[in-house]
Amino acid sequence: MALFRTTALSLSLAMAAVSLAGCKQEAKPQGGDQASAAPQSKPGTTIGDARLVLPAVKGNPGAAYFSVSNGTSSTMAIAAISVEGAEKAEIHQTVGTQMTPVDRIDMAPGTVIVFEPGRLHVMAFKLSDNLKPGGMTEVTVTFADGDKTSAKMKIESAGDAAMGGMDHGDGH
Ligand SMILES: [Cu+2]
Repeated sequence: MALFRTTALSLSLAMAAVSLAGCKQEAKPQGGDQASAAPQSKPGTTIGDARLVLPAVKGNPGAAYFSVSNGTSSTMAIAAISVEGAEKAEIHQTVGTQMTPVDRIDMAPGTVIVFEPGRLHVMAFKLSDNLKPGGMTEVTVTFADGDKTSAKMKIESAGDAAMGGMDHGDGH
């Protein structure tokens, strides 16, 4: 009886190992985009002029600027932005001296949404030390339907860019 139990136990462990391996394989296409050389692209959408401006003071958030165009005949919406090398990125709208988070940006057919200093922008938090001025990283736009578009992004030091007097260290 003791022998039978041991056998049954090893059998269930083996099955657990198999299903874990199955999970890993299934997760690969979703989780592998960071290392992938081929950027993702939602048909009809493009990202232009992407740049990440590093903070003047290390530890502060950086700011990401770019344009997103909807070249399709359908309405779509930007639901989230991510920046490779930043733990978190938020879409903000500057109104006067205040910045407010933006959850979703609707895009009519043919619209170009521009993220630029002093207006709509993306703030990138907890930046990796690997992000160096003159280097490149990647920005990914996630649309409301779950599709994504990625593009290479130039990295600039705070002094390189016209920051428009925005102080990203305060107000958050
Ligand atoms: Cu901001």
